[in-house]
Amino acid sequence: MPAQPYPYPLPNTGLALIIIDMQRDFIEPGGFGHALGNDVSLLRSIIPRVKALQEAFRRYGLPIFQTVEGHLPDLSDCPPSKRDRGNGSLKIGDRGPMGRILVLGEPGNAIIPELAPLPNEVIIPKPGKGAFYATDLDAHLKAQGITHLIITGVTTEVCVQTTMREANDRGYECLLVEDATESYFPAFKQATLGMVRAQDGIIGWTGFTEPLLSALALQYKAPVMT
Ligand code: C5J
Repeated sequence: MPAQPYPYPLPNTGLALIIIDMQRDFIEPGGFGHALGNDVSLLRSIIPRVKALQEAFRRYGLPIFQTVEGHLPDLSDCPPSKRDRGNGSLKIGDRGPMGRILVLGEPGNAIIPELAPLPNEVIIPKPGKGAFYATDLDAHLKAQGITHLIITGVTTEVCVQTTMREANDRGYECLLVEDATESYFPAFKQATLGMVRAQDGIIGWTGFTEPLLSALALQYKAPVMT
């Protein structure tokens, strides 16, 4: 499919969609992103494109993995190097309007309703920025023979970029979908897009939702319902 720095080789098998941290904590007022002083409304703009990709992958029977960033209730998996950062009014583990900030299972930790996963879709809870650190994502991908990842979600320069770098180090061929990822800082988003595709695609490819949907439609067929 058309991509930068050159066309992305969409495979016939082994493709998965990764949706990073589209959880209320980052996207709705009262969550972690808001507590850190960010304008969370900026992130909502990508929801229709992420949704369109989610629906397409479902239609073609291709695997979808969603991550949520969160910690155990006793915060034993949240080092001080993470909890102590930021000047926000609320820190990780503190009680906010959507429950305890960035704690697994709290209302704020839920994936936004628009992108709610189906019961058969895998959710990967992750304590770090990268989706491979202290998770079983790699095991899931290997078990399903996944080699190529379409990466979406928030925030571009933090959890999305970290995950793409981790994936590239592990041998996955990654495309970051430009209009299905967002940051609280537009300049950081653009810088990240430039970084991943620089030096002839040192981390991978970037591309847009519409050409990806067209390429998927050409390459995959929806399973026939009997
Ligand atoms: C952050 C994320 N920004 N999902 N998490 O702390 O990017």
